[in-house]
Amino acid sequence: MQRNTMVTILIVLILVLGGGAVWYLSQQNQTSTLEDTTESTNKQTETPSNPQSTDQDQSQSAGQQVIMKNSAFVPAKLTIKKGTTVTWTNEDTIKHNVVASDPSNTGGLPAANPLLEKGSTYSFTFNEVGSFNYLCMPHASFMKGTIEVTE
Ligand SMILES: [Cu+2]
Repeated sequence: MQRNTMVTILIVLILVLGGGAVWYLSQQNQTSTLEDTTESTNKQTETPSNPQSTDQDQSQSAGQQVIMKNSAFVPAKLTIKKGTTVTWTNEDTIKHNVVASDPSNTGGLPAANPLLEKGSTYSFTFNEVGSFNYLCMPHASFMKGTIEVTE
């Protein structure tokens, strides 16, 4: 009878120790997976440093700006590389637009375009090499500009 209780105590001890060892090991695994997730979140927070380089690429390909101010295009003549997008921004309270002035030499620029309110922009990408004159339809006699496109 005493020997039996000794055996059961031993078995219980083994079970408790074994269980404890399993619990300990599982705790170890949990902490290691926790470290893994913190590492991966660290990597995720590190990634925003890369878009800075793509921002630079975007600014290089963002193109050129022409302002419509005091009923004039500024600069009146702009030289760009083929494939560059030109963006016109109207800073006047009166409306302006951008249309090709020579129907035989437009560079693809439309002969008609909607009028821009103050703060509105119009963008066009020049894919032909040449010198292209444009004007503002309502002020065609004096509001003129030229885009020179090089290879
Ligand atoms: Cu105008």
